Amino acid sequence: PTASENQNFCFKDELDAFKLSLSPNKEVILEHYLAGWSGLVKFLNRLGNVFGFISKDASSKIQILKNFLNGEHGSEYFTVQSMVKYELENNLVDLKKAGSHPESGCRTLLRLHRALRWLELFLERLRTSQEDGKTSVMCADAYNESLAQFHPWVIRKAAGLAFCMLPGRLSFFEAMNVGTPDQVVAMLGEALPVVVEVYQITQDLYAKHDLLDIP
Ligand code: 1PW
Repeated sequence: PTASENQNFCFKDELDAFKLSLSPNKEVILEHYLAGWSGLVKFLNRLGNVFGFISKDASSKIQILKNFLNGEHGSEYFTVQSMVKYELENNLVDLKKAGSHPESGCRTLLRLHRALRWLELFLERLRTSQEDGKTSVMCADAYNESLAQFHPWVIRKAAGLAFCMLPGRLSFFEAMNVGTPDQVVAMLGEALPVVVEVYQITQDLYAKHDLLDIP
């Protein structure tokens, strides 16, 4: 990335959006959750064009949710909790098979939520990695342990190829634009627990309402 692009990007700010997404009573504020995701997409795009198919899917899902947030019933989408309540009470979710609501907020957020688990596992591996650690292996291991189970063979194959193109550990750290490797590791140590908490709150909410398998 050029110097001017670097001025606009810092991976810490992107992860901090997830901290902002936690309300005092531990609900997840959708606007900040989506801001966190937009930052992750920005970062993916910095890593190169091979991640285009990944970032495009995430971007389109962010956009679907932003449209709800800015739409007629926007106030119902203030938090993930209020979104779930509103969409369920008004029968706006296809729970068992795709029907008249193929792009509900609940369904769309579930895809991002599953991907967040992958991100968490990957960044945790990165944080604890040695200097000779391979980002492609860390990323693939994290993926196979989480998101892969929800993807058909052809996506798993494409994702595997994309991971091979990830920059090495040091270049990856540099792309984050946070500082020295030590500073990156410290930043991840502080930011990841928040991502984990946001993930867990969403997971518990979805489990409680039996929403973890929305098609
Ligand atoms: C280093 C930063 C990494 C964060 C990136 C996380 C992005 C994860 C997106 C993976 C997408 C792979 C290609 C898309 C697959 C879609 O079919 C799938 N989407 C997701 C997010 O898993 C399922 O969505 P669908 O097809 O049911 O609408």
